[in-house]
Amino acid sequence: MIFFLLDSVWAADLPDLAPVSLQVPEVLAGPPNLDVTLVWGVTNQGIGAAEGGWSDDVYLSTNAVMDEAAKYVRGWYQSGPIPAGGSFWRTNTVQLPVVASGTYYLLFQTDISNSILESDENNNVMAVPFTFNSTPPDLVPVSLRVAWVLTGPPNLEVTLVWGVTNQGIGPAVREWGWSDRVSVHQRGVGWDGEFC
Ligand SMILES: [Ca+2]
Ligand SMILES: [Ca+2]
Repeated sequence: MIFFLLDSVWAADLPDLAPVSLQVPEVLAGPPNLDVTLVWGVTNQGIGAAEGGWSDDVYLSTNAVMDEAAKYVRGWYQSGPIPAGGSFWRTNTVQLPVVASGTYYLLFQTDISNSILESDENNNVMAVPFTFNSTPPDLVPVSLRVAWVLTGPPNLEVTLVWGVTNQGIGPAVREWGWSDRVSVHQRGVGWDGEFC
């Protein structure tokens, strides 16, 4: 019976997913945490179809090995079937968690949770190096205008005019923008109530 079961497993036509390409620009220049468009391809080089669903994930690391130092970037659910000899290609834009200039690796792993039983589970990672040249912004307020004397009831409304310049070497880019804050406190008195 045991031999029969083993025979059944070995006789199964297992798929073998393997990444065949991961396209990343060799040199990326931009602000920290920039967006980049990736293209990858995965083939099924096994003799059975890849059925069901699995997750294909992208990680970032300073070395070419998928280990605990690799930082998760994003994952995508992928559904089959991918027939034997078949392949699929995907294009996606991700935000890379890079800040400092340097050489990094993008690591792509198909079926990262091992949802698919494959004839070879050790060929699912592809690592591609790239160089990141950081061009950070540097925001600085240059002006804040308000009347010297305000006369009115408590909690009155005033009009403020302010200006901010970016004196960095790259654009200030963030999908949802950022916050600028105006605070008020009594002249000559610090936040903690002490004179300053
Ligand atoms: Ca594989
Ligand atoms: Ca697998």
